[in-house]
Amino acid sequence: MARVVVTNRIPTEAVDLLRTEHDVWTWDGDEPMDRATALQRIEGADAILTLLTDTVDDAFLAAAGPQLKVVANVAVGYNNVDVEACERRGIVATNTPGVLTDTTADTAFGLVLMVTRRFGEAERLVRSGRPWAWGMEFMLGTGLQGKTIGIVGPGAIGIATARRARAFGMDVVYSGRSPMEPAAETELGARRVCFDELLATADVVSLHCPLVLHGPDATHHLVDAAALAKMKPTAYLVNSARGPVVDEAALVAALEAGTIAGAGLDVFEEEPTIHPGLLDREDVVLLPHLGSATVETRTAMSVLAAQNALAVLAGRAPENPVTRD
Ligand code: 8YV
Repeated sequence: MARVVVTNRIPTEAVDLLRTEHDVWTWDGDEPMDRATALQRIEGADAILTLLTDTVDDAFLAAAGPQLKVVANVAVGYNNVDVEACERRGIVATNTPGVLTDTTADTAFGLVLMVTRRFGEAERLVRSGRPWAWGMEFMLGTGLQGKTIGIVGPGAIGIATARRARAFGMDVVYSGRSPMEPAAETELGARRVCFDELLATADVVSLHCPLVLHGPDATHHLVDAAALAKMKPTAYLVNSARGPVVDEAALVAALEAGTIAGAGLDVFEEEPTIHPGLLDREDVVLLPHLGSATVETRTAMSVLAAQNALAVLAGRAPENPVTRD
């Protein structure tokens, strides 16, 4: 029996699966475990199931000890995991792609609708008790039909979001390090453009790239003041990827200056802190990182992470290993 540590509360299906073969300890607090407690609790673990709130760095891996074989991140994004440090120590790192694709695309497109049709603003108005009356020109939004969505990062979630946009009558352009899978490109009639052209043509810019901090593919502050200045003043920015892909201070400045029309955000640079300049703006919609937050999807993610950990503990290759590339 190996020792498995789960650093957060996850659905019981996944914990039960791990318990069929191993000795499992899970954190059951409402808040994420603080770092000092986590470093104590992971000591002696052969496998750890982590969440995006865990920083899996050298100190974390050292605290677990040399017997650690696998870090199974319950997320598709793994910017919280130092993959190079894992590789150096011979530890397998895994993620949970696929099972959250549609749920996250639903969130992205929900943000598109909320911000372009002013649904967030409208809901706040009704709840505020302020007077309102139906009128031909009351709270008019922007229609999506015949407009263009610009998908930044044409992976599975980007494609699923583009599919939703097509169903709403939008054209699709995209930019990214690699081309879109050809079948999806044909199905969507999607056109690959450079990032600058995407910024200049899209009526909605939707971000679906991973957060990469360094190197030629770095995406940290990919959307900075210069990028925002290239967008149309009527365009909207939607971010359901990772907060630091957008320079939040530059976004606030662009909204204040009318450089763009609005933003829908599910992720933030310093979660759960949000730039104060965003909080009282009517032209932004803010969600508390709900991208994959359905019962079904969180269960599927947790079970997949458990299966990845079980595979490594049994000496098999996991379904979803991650590497530095
Ligand atoms: C997760 C996410 O809920 O999978 C991701 O990358 O951002 C979310 O879907 C979160 O990361 C849980 O750890």
